[in-house]
Amino acid sequence: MSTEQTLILVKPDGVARGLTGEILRRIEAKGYTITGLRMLTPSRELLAAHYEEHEGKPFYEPLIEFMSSGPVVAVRAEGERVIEGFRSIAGATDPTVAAPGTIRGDLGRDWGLAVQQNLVHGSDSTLSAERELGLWFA
Ligand code: DAT
Ligand code: MG
Repeated sequence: MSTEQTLILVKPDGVARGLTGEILRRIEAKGYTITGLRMLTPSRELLAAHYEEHEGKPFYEPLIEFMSSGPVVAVRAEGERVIEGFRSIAGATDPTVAAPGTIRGDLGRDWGLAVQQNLVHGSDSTLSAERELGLWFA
């Protein structure tokens, strides 16, 4: 057994498109437990800490703009290898090539904007999960 916790975000495009319920449904349908839930419009400060690994990249500024443009839903989810498992049900970063059956593959829209509006975020390692949960569920 390797029960883990991860941070999932329903990004502003997911909330605005009314997909929060569908995304939470998929998390629970997979067997993960939701142990924390918050809706908020994140500050630039919170996003800068969250996305510190991407600072300086060409998509960084538009990413922060997009992520602070409206409410997001932050989810703490728990389960057997949930960190890797959620990234697998989320699908590839670019929704235009994300596999069918995944959240981004089934529901993602890519309008060729500066930033991929790809509906969800999921922590990518135990270290980032711990760090990100500390930021969003302090
Ligand atoms: P992921 O969200 O799959 O972990 P990431 O951590 O590499 O992807 O990037 C964070 C977010 O930044 C991603 O969800 C969308 C945006 N992004 C990443 N690469 C991009 C690119 N090449 N062009 C535009 N936006 C990008
Ligand atoms: Mg990432």
